[in-house]
Amino acid sequence: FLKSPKTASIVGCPFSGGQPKLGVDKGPIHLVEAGLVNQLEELGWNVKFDGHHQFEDIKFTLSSSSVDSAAPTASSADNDTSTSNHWDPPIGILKNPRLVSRVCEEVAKVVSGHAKKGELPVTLGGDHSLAMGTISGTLDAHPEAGVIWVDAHADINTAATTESGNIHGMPVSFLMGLDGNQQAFSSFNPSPSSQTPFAWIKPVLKPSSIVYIGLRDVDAGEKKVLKQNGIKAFSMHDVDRYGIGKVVEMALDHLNANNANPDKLRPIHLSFDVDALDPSVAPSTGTPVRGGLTFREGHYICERIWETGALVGLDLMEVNPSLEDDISVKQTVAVGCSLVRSALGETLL
Ligand code: 4U7
Ligand code: MN
Ligand code: MN
Ligand code: MN
Repeated sequence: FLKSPKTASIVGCPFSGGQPKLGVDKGPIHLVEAGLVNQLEELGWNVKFDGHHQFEDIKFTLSSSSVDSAAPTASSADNDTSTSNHWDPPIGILKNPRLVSRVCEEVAKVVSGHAKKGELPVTLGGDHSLAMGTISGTLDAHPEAGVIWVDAHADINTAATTESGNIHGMPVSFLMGLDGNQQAFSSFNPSPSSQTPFAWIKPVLKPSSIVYIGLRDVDAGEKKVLKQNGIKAFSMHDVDRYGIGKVVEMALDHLNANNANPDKLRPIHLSFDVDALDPSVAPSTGTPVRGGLTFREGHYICERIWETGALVGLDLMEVNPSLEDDISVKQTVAVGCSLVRSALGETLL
């Protein structure tokens, strides 16, 4: 699926608007400063990286176009994502909906552009709401692609089920066009236009085209959504029961059983939330949950997916260098880099 010489394009996304904790926007900066570009070059990749994306122009456009709108005027610093901006008031309880939507729309274009050239887009987050962009971009270039979502969380809340209103817990529901979102947005705006947040997302992700690994903190509403849509998920219980080797084979089998074109392997987009790893392995992340993947289990997933030769898109999300002490930050950033290297072909022997 990739052109040679194999080229990885780093899509650095310093963005935190999908959740309230400051610092996750510094994740990509730390990953690159730790030497990721060089490390991938040493693996034989041609690496394209021309700086992190900056979403300031989006904020500027949104804030200036809201001047004549009836938005509430509560003032808060525009770079503080912990409270909503006056120019981006909540929709229902969803926080920063316009900003998250516009940023992801831009990320989708960037990822799709790279993927269509036969490059491997490697998106560094930033919070996991960005996956609305990355997966839209991958599916635009590779419509047959399946998604492997490695996370402690299912990130499939809809506007009807979310209790936090943090959009990083919702990207999968938007990619699938689930009912709970359609309803919430049509009541917010009965005549949706291209300006309605998330209206740009094509519901391109079929429930049979995603498989989860690592789940252990799934909200009650999300459990229903997973069941109702028959979505395949391997929780930590399954990792304990079958071992990571068997779990990854079952995940790959599931995606390829739902293959429209059975003689060809399906392309794979791997969306890796660093909180899938146990907090003892990756402490610096916004929503840590104990009982996670070991260092080796996390790396094995990446190595095995690389081995299939089908990887067409990679996300490494939710590294937050502002959380925990310096040693923890270094450790989390180093683990993030080594997961990316494993997914791009680094082997132990
Ligand atoms: B992440 C949560 F309620 N489900 O919706 C929510 F537990 O990208 C957490 O996986 C979401 O880190 C975590 O807010 C999002 C919560
Ligand atoms: Mn996530
Ligand atoms: Mn998570
Ligand atoms: Mn998280």
